[in-house]
Amino acid sequence: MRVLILGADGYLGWSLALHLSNEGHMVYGLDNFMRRSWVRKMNSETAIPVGSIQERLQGFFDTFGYLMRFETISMEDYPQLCQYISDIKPDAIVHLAECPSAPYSMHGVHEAAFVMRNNVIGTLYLLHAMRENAPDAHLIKLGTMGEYGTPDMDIPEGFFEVSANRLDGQNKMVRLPFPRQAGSWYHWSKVHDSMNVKFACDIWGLRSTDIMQGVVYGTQIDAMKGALGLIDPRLRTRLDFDEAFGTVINRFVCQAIVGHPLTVYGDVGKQTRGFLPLRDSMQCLTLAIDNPPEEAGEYRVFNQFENTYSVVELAEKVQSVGNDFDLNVEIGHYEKPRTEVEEHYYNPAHQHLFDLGYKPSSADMMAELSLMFFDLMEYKDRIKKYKDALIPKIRWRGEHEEVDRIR
Ligand code: USQ
Repeated sequence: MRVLILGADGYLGWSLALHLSNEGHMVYGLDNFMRRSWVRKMNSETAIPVGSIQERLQGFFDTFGYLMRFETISMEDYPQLCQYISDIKPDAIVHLAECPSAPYSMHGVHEAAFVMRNNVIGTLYLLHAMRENAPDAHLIKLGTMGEYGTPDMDIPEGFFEVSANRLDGQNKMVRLPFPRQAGSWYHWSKVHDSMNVKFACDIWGLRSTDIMQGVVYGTQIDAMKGALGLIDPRLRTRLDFDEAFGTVINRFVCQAIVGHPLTVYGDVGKQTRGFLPLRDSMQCLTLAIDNPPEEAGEYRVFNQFENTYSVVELAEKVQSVGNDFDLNVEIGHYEKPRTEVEEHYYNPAHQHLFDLGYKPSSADMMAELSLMFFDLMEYKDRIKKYKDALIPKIRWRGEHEEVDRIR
């Protein structure tokens, strides 16, 4: 298939370009390098160095034997977006070109407005560009498990059925989008996206898979390896660890390596989320691409994660693997910068991807964590240099003040 990846310079986007090419797809990329500047704005850098896009594309060419077409285009540049889509006529478009950070969106009014505009309006432009130039293409839109929040009930995949209340006495089951209860402006931007994508499918007959993805962790996928089975440094993806763009497991591993206590938010730390390794994220996105919706107008939702874990459980796993690497890993409990419940019921469904053949890469995350330590140890000094970025200063209630350690 011809697959256009929006956000092809990012953590997931670059990995997906490699993975899909390895699977025989023809990949096209678009990015405007905002992720690089957001992380610099947090006074941080990716732990694993990544080269310029030219260096990356050269590595790609040497590995896969074709030059991936790549354009630097902003999602809000509608004429250029249309031109690119009309030129390449993609079978599938994977939309990863959004600002992915809850803390960044909670920094203040300007960041909140930026994330909302960048994500929601960017997607709106894309939907119009698809209607005009690729109405039969399949849109794989990256949403988040965080759209659902932590309701005190089972979470279905996107929709649920309720018995309708009707005064005419007829009893009917109605299928409705499951109520969203997001926990940050960023997560709400994804909720608004979901509603807009569904509406575009309803009125224009576009087809889309909305991926409610859990938190991704990991440093590598097989497609980063060259012919000799060794990782080509030009094919590596970024790995952020700052308070805004580093996700929890990636941050914990970097903290363990530089001897910083793992920053569990809250006294209890039993906030529970869905998690999956980078390689499983690639496997699942590929399954969605390879199995598009059959009907025009179909909007479907996949919950994409391997398993659920509490933050404190994750810290214990990272501590155990870190200690195998002779690190003396300490778990710290910190004031919660976020407004979120620390102990709650959490039972989201995730059957659709299993029905399509998803096979989790490992039964527990220990092997993947070992690989992460192995990959990141050599960048210890680089992580140390940006150590100040490890402690949260963005609080959901509006203050900007470092959180204190509770115990
Ligand atoms: N947490 C800690 N300590 C840390 C960092 C995070 O205890 O040092 C906790 C948070 O309070 C939260 C959980 O770990 O309860 C997950 O936080 P996160 O920063 O790893 O993930 P989140 O902000 O939820 O966002 C990430 C991605 C986002 C994606 C989302 C999926 O950045 O793009 O949408 O994961 S989900 O969490 O399922 O919504």
